[in-house]
Amino acid sequence: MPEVTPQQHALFEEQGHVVIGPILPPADVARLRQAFEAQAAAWAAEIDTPLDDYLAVVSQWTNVWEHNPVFREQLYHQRAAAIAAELIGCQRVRVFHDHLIVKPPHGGSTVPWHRDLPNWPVAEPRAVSCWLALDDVTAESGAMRFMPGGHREPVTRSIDFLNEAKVWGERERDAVPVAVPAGSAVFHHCLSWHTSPPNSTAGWRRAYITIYLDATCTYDPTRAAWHPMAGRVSVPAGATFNEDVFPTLGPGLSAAHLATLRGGAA
Ligand SMILES: O=C(O)CCC(=O)C(=O)O
Repeated sequence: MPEVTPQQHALFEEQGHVVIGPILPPADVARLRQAFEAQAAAWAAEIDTPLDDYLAVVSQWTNVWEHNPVFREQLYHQRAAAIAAELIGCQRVRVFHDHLIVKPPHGGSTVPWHRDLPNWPVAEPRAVSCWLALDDVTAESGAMRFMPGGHREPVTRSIDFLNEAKVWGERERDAVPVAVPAGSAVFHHCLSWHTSPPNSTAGWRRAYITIYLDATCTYDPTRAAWHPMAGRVSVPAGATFNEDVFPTLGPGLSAAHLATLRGGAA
């Protein structure tokens, strides 16, 4: 049964992003929030730092699924993977990596305008990110803004955040904040331009992001060789990614295969 309605599909094609949800019930969202709190406390303890000090400085964690069974289970969320596959238009998806991006109360920084694909060693523009809100995310708390239709513009090189910035001029006003209720997700195309402001509210803004590639996407070492995941690729240029680090999942997968991939999940 399709997970994405024709209207949602049309919006994604036109704008490059679409909010879908809820994809998780409140109890599962609460479980992920608790898992984040416990995992952050463990990471802070590992470097002998009080949690508040740690969270005042660290705001992003990659490959959380490799460290935490609750996030590992979320990574294999069948509905999120099915939505991603339908939006990309592929039979099976592969996880490139996950990450948690957190903006603390009255904190966090601006994520400058960028597109994702130029920052990944992936050849084909056949990927989406599932940005799952763990809190109700509003314009004030740091919701992302997307440039509608920007994903249809030609591939560009990555932006050096320290020395340059994307300037839109009049067009900037087309990019409105995309609020996402807790448990819902905004799916965005890998060539969609996006940005987010700091959090100016008293609450947290936490998002768990899974990057899904079409499982047939291939490794391009000439693009973003500096990306941390590039060091974990063990296949030659032009090949599909290694399953141990970049697992496939989604429609078409047999239950037995899924059970194997989920080994170690809670
Ligand atoms: O969480 C944010 O504010 C930015 C996220 C982002 O850039 C992304 O998911 O590609």
